[in-house]
Amino acid sequence: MIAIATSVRDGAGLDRVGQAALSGRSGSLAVGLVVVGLWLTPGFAAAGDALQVTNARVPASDEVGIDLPLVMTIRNDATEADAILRVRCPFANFSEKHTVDRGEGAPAMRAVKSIPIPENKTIELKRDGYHVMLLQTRQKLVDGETFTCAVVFQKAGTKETEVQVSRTP
Ligand SMILES: [Cu+2]
Repeated sequence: MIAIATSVRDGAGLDRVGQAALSGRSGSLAVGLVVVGLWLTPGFAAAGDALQVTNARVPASDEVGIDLPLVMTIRNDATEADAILRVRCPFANFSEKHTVDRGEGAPAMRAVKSIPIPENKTIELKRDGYHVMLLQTRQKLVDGETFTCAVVFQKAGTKETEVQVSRTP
Protein backbone atom coordinates (compact mmCIF):
# COMPACT_ATOMS: atom_id res chain seq x y z
CA MET A 1 0.00 0.00 0.00
CA ILE A 2 2.79 2.33 0.93
CA ALA A 3 4.63 1.49 -2.22
CA ILE A 4 1.57 2.32 -4.32
CA ALA A 5 1.01 5.57 -2.47
CA THR A 6 4.65 6.47 -3.02
CA SER A 7 4.51 5.67 -6.70
CA VAL A 8 1.35 7.76 -7.04
CA ARG A 9 3.03 10.62 -5.23
CA ASP A 10 6.14 10.23 -7.36
CA GLY A 11 4.01 10.11 -10.45
CA ALA A 12 2.21 13.26 -9.42
CA GLY A 13 5.59 14.79 -8.64
CA LEU A 14 6.89 13.91 -12.09
CA ASP A 15 3.79 15.37 -13.70
CA ARG A 16 4.25 18.63 -11.86
CA VAL A 17 7.89 18.71 -12.91
CA GLY A 18 6.88 17.88 -16.45
CA GLN A 19 4.28 20.65 -16.48
CA ALA A 20 6.74 23.08 -14.99
CA ALA A 21 9.28 22.19 -17.68
CA LEU A 22 6.63 22.58 -20.41
CA SER A 23 5.33 25.89 -19.18
CA GLY A 24 8.91 27.01 -18.69
CA ARG A 25 9.70 26.15 -22.32
CA SER A 26 6.63 27.85 -23.77
CA GLY A 27 7.29 30.78 -21.47
CA SER A 28 10.77 31.32 -22.82
CA LEU A 29 9.52 30.68 -26.36
CA ALA A 30 6.95 33.45 -25.90
CA VAL A 31 9.61 35.77 -24.52
CA GLY A 32 11.79 34.87 -27.49
CA LEU A 33 9.01 35.76 -29.95
CA VAL A 34 8.36 39.07 -28.21
CA VAL A 35 12.05 39.91 -28.33
CA VAL A 36 12.26 38.99 -32.03
CA GLY A 37 9.11 41.04 -32.67
CA LEU A 38 10.51 44.07 -30.89
CA TRP A 39 13.76 43.69 -32.73
CA LEU A 40 12.18 43.33 -36.19
CA THR A 41 9.48 45.99 -36.00
CA PRO A 42 11.69 49.06 -35.68
CA GLY A 43 14.03 47.55 -38.26
CA PHE A 44 11.24 47.21 -40.81
CA ALA A 45 9.90 50.66 -39.99
CA ALA A 46 13.33 52.16 -40.54
CA ALA A 47 13.88 50.32 -43.82
CA GLY A 48 10.37 51.08 -45.10
CA ASP A 49 9.80 54.62 -43.92
CA ALA A 50 13.22 56.22 -43.69
CA LEU A 51 12.77 57.42 -47.24
CA GLN A 52 9.44 58.84 -48.36
CA VAL A 53 8.28 60.15 -51.70
CA THR A 54 5.37 62.59 -51.75
CA ASN A 55 3.77 65.16 -54.00
CA ALA A 56 4.92 63.50 -57.24
CA ARG A 57 3.42 65.25 -60.24
CA VAL A 58 3.64 65.61 -63.98
CA PRO A 59 2.15 68.37 -66.16
CA ALA A 60 -1.08 67.77 -68.07
CA SER A 61 -0.73 67.51 -71.84
CA ASP A 62 -2.96 67.02 -74.90
CA GLU A 63 0.01 65.84 -76.92
CA VAL A 64 1.35 62.31 -77.17
CA GLY A 65 4.95 61.27 -77.83
CA ILE A 66 6.47 64.18 -75.95
CA ASP A 67 8.87 64.44 -73.01
CA LEU A 68 7.60 65.67 -69.64
CA PRO A 69 9.35 66.41 -66.35
CA LEU A 70 8.34 64.40 -63.29
CA VAL A 71 8.95 66.20 -59.99
CA MET A 72 8.48 65.07 -56.39
CA THR A 73 9.43 65.65 -52.77
CA ILE A 74 11.82 63.13 -51.23
CA ARG A 75 12.39 62.96 -47.52
CA ASN A 76 15.37 60.84 -46.55
CA ASP A 77 15.57 60.27 -42.79
CA ALA A 78 18.17 57.55 -43.26
CA THR A 79 21.71 58.12 -42.03
CA GLU A 80 23.11 57.23 -45.43
CA ALA A 81 22.79 59.07 -48.73
CA ASP A 82 20.70 57.39 -51.41
CA ALA A 83 20.14 57.91 -55.13
CA ILE A 84 17.40 57.53 -57.73
CA LEU A 85 18.54 54.96 -60.25
CA ARG A 86 15.45 54.42 -62.44
CA VAL A 87 11.84 55.47 -62.83
CA ARG A 88 9.11 53.60 -64.69
CA CYS A 89 5.74 55.15 -65.47
CA PRO A 90 2.99 53.36 -67.41
CA PHE A 91 2.34 56.40 -69.62
CA ALA A 92 5.88 56.91 -70.95
CA ASN A 93 8.21 54.68 -72.94
CA PHE A 94 11.47 55.73 -71.28
CA SER A 95 12.84 57.96 -68.60
CA GLU A 96 16.06 59.80 -67.86
CA LYS A 97 17.46 61.56 -64.83
CA HIS A 98 18.23 65.19 -65.58
CA THR A 99 20.03 68.06 -64.01
CA VAL A 100 20.08 71.65 -65.25
CA ASP A 101 23.37 73.34 -66.08
CA ARG A 102 23.58 77.09 -65.77
CA GLY A 103 26.52 78.33 -67.75
CA GLU A 104 26.87 81.42 -69.88
CA GLY A 105 24.03 80.57 -72.23
CA ALA A 106 20.49 79.56 -71.40
CA PRO A 107 20.06 76.89 -68.71
CA ALA A 108 20.35 73.46 -70.35
CA MET A 109 19.18 70.04 -69.21
CA ARG A 110 21.67 67.22 -69.11
CA ALA A 111 21.15 63.52 -68.44
CA VAL A 112 22.87 62.12 -65.35
CA LYS A 113 23.39 58.54 -64.23
CA SER A 114 21.54 58.98 -60.94
CA ILE A 115 19.96 61.70 -58.82
CA PRO A 116 21.76 62.07 -55.48
CA ILE A 117 19.54 62.01 -52.38
CA PRO A 118 21.46 63.31 -49.33
CA GLU A 119 20.92 61.71 -45.92
CA ASN A 120 18.78 63.40 -43.26
CA LYS A 121 17.31 65.86 -45.69
CA THR A 122 14.19 66.69 -47.66
CA ILE A 123 14.78 67.62 -51.26
CA GLU A 124 12.53 68.77 -54.07
CA LEU A 125 12.99 67.56 -57.60
CA LYS A 126 12.05 70.40 -59.94
CA ARG A 127 12.12 71.47 -63.55
CA ASP A 128 15.08 73.79 -63.08
CA GLY A 129 17.10 71.36 -60.97
CA TYR A 130 17.35 67.62 -60.62
CA HIS A 131 14.26 65.95 -62.08
CA VAL A 132 13.10 62.86 -63.88
CA MET A 133 12.34 63.27 -67.58
CA LEU A 134 9.66 60.98 -68.91
CA LEU A 135 10.30 60.36 -72.59
CA GLN A 136 7.84 59.55 -75.38
CA THR A 137 4.53 59.75 -73.56
CA ARG A 138 2.05 57.13 -74.75
CA GLN A 139 -1.18 58.97 -73.98
CA LYS A 140 -2.73 62.32 -73.18
CA LEU A 141 -2.47 63.31 -69.54
CA VAL A 142 -5.53 64.96 -68.06
CA ASP A 143 -5.43 67.28 -65.06
CA GLY A 144 -6.40 65.35 -61.90
CA GLU A 145 -5.54 61.87 -63.20
CA THR A 146 -3.25 59.71 -61.11
CA PHE A 147 -0.82 56.97 -62.08
CA THR A 148 1.46 54.68 -60.14
CA CYS A 149 5.11 54.97 -61.08
CA ALA A 150 7.99 52.92 -59.72
CA VAL A 151 10.89 54.96 -58.39
CA VAL A 152 13.95 52.80 -57.85
CA PHE A 153 16.40 53.92 -55.17
CA GLN A 154 19.86 52.51 -54.71
CA LYS A 155 19.35 51.74 -51.01
CA ALA A 156 15.64 52.16 -50.24
CA GLY A 157 14.68 49.94 -53.18
CA THR A 158 11.60 50.37 -55.34
CA LYS A 159 8.96 52.81 -54.14
CA GLU A 160 5.59 52.54 -55.83
CA THR A 161 4.66 56.20 -56.03
CA GLU A 162 1.37 57.90 -56.86
CA VAL A 163 1.90 60.54 -59.51
CA GLN A 164 -0.70 63.22 -60.03
CA VAL A 165 -1.28 64.97 -63.32
CA SER A 166 -1.48 68.68 -62.59
CA ARG A 167 -1.87 71.72 -64.77
CA THR A 168 0.86 73.62 -62.99
CA PRO A 169 3.41 71.20 -61.57
CU1 LIG B 1 14.65 67.28 -68.24
